[in-house]
Amino acid sequence: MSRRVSLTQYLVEQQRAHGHIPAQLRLLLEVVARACKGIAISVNKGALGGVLGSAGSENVQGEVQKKLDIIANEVLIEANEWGGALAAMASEEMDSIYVVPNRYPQGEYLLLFDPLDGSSNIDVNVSIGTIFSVLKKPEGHAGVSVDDFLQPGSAQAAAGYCIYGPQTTLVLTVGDGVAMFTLDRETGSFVLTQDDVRIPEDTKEFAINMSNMRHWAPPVKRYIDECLAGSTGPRGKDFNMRWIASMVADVHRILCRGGVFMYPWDAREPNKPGKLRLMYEANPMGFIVEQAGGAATNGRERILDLKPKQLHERVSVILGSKNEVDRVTAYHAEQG
Ligand code: AHM
Ligand code: MG
Repeated sequence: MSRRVSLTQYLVEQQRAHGHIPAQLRLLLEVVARACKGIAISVNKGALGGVLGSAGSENVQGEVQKKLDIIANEVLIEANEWGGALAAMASEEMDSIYVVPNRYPQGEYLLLFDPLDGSSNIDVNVSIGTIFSVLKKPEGHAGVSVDDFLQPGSAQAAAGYCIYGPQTTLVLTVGDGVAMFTLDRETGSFVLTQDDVRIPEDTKEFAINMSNMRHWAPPVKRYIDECLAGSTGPRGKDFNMRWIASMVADVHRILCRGGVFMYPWDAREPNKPGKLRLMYEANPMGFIVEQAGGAATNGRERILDLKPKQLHERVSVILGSKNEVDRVTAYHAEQG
């Protein structure tokens, strides 16, 4: 790519060409990107910054919070509360919504995030990330409540993630394709490094936590069994497996070279639809993956069509290369 395009320039040019990034949304996306730079600095410091290890607290889902979970959450709140683009925020690390304080103007948008995804990888120097989703606050009433957040993923105005890996990369969609920006550490600027990201429709690579195999539902077991059977099995080809245990890193690989990612329902906790959260993990990732030509379902329905009932609702997730996601979804339908 010969012309060096910053995130700001990209957003301005997209608005000029298509008119789908109003000023408040642009400001909001730039502030989220700036917060991600701050989180990247803490991640990079690691033990030198005293940011590793447990914070000794639990979040609303009963998971032990790491220091970086809390630091990342605070960085995102502080960066975003004053800009005037937001009415409220919601996070994996907060029980309820965070309404923008009265001392700041209330904006039109709602921001949801998983501030530090892949928490189990923080202390072992493996890629982690921030996932975010942007919704428009429904019109027609003053104030803001949890109900305003409970919109299907298809209503997202924007979504993205920032991966803190060997490079820090911001991946973004505003509903018109997917773009990737790499952080230039010397200039502190996110630079466009890939436009119009496309996920190949076919793949020979799957990502699933195989240690849960004995708990899966029959359609998932069938799909993986067929992959494992390789070239002499019904699929007639050998498959490769990857599992990083950071959704951002697994999804990033899929955006770069294809693949299918699954965190399905399993029988360990039969009353939970899955491990991952709908509103700030599955919806933003589903939006990005669809915008890159892939697919995302819960095995039966398109993720983006699900109407959330709760902020921290969980969901079964199958996403990535379209033909493989369609196959797993068809196996669920065949089962009835
Ligand atoms: P987190 O948001 O608390 O980090 O949990 C979500 C993560 C995903 O990034 C990842 O795909 C999954 O949990 C890994 O789970 P497991 O450790 O069961 O393999
Ligand atoms: Mg997460």
